[in-house]
Amino acid sequence: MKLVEVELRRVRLPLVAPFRTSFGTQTAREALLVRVAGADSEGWGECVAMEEPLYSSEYVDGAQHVIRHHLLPRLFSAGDVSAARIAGLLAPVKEHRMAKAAVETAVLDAELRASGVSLGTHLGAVRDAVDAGVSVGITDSIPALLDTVAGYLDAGYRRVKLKIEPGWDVAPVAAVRERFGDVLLQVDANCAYSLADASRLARLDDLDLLLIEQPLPEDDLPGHAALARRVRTPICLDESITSARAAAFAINLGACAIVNIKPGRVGGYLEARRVHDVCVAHGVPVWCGGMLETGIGRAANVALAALPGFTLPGDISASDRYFRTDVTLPFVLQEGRLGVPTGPGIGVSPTSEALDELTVSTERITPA
Ligand code: NPG
Repeated sequence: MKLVEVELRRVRLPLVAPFRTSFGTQTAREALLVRVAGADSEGWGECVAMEEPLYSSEYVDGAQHVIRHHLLPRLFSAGDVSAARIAGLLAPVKEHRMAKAAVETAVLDAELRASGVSLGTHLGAVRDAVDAGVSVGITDSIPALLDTVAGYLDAGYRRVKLKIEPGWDVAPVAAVRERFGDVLLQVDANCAYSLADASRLARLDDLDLLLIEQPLPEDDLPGHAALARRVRTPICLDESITSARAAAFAINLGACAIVNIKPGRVGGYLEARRVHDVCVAHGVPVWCGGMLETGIGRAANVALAALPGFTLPGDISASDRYFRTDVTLPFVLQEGRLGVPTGPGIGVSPTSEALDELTVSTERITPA
């Protein structure tokens, strides 16, 4: 398609409850939605960068700047762009994978809408619904954590992930295991430990967890490999896996036995599928991570999570776990699962009422 106009729309969605991780507490999701328009098609993508560069170096103001000043000019001057060409066209710009992913997704959505093909079908989905997991932030007390988890299990979630950090790990996780029996349970440290904590992390081995996610800093693959030799619980990587090549490297090094795939973190859904393929080729299970997406990003994540290698439930929850009002019609749990959208492209669009209510700013960019 030839891009005629690109809209960068900032929306702000208050979270129904604060979400605390080892890198900070979120109370609202300020998301950047990208709408691309061609002569007779349009498509949407969501940039998952946070307001502050605390999860990774990207942040939403920076992403909007790089899209406007460095990514779009390259696409405008390329003439006819297809989603498959975008990574190559944008490769001269280093990193900024979340920004690139948002633009590529919007173009892919427009293309697929024009051809009447759903994203799930395009990527190779083999399921029409995916198991929903829920990520539970750090709470003020263990009783508060147990109440929170109980609410999610009552709602039907099929897997629970607990955020951990030094000082909030073995005791809360043990309390959840004891109270809720054989629930599928895993933990996520967001890089908060060092290899010196190996014996502490090994105490989680008795709690029968699916995995420990990203215990050490993202650049410490040798450390993760060493840790994997000292704990029985499988190590899963998130922040460290920035591409299919990075996944192959980490797997070959013995740094992980499971991979969390977040399309924004790896530069888009096409690279996410390559990460999936590399992991499947190595017999490594994958699951779809979440970044508090609105319905736009969620729709695409559900499609990705329907690929065959996604054998573990993802951080893909219903809209009401995050927001009172989503930008699209809400995703609703059905027996602990979310249906894969079947419409063309990502299969959902923002509603004009929600955009009116939630939009903070809109920037429209046309080729010079
Ligand atoms: O359900 O979308 C969700 C949240 C899942 O825990 C979750 N995401 O570290 O994986 C993470 C964490 C996160 C949230 C990371 C926001 C960055 C931003």
